[in-house]
Amino acid sequence: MIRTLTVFAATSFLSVALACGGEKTAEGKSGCPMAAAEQAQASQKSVQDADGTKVALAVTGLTCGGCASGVQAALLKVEGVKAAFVSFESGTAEIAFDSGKTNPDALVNAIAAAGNYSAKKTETAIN
Ligand SMILES: [Cu+2]
Repeated sequence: MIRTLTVFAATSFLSVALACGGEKTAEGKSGCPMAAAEQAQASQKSVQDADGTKVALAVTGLTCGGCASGVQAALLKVEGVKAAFVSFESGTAEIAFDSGKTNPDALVNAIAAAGNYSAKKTETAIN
């Protein structure tokens, strides 16, 4: 039983990883675990509630919730980022940041560096 589950899990992981935009530069890492929806919603609220400058970016190359989680984690590592939320469903990243420490161009670059993704700034307001 356990063995069957392990094989199933490995097969599922492989099929997801093959389609994952983060796979190219995330070799050897955990790949694309699906993000928990509740966790994602908490992050979106954290951006809305955060102080600082806010920007919405359109992100291309996200192929699953794991991509969104990976991009979100990469954004949170950028110095000056206070909160970040990346949605696979809408292909967007919402970020609250300290404008004295970083800027939208640096955030776009951080997304591109996280894998096979690209991003551009949008005029969407975040409240
Ligand atoms: Cu993915």
